[in-house]
Amino acid sequence: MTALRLAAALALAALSPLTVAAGMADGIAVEAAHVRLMPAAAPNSAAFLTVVNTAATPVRLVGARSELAQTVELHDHIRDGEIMRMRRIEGIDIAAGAQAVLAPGGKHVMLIGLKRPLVADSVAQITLIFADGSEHTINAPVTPIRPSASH
Ligand SMILES: [Cu+2]
Repeated sequence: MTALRLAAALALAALSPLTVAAGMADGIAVEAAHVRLMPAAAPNSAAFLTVVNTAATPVRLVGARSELAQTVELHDHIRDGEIMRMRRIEGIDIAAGAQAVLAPGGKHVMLIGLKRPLVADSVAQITLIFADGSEHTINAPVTPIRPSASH
């Protein structure tokens, strides 16, 4: 009985137009997006961008995907003694009216297993995925970036 009620409630929630209208991606604006140009033989690259939350409620970025790479992960850098290392992170919280800056040496969208060599000045499509399942797709130019210590 309880399970049935729960199932019914979930079905109603899935059908509710409010679920779609209040999507986290609706209040998102992306600035300064770009993908690091890498040599043709490089297996990986990274995308950098500023995610602005223009909404009155917090949002959480939980992932991304792109046709460019087999695997796309959110990464951050942590200090390990003298060395900065990358690690995968589960998500990035952005408060109402705040922004998250993904930049070299810090948080980034990691593109793992590039399917083909990156082309300078081409445009890469990357889809950001939020905690409620809503998505925001951006077009990011591929540009050379000064290498950081750890990439
Ligand atoms: Cu990384």
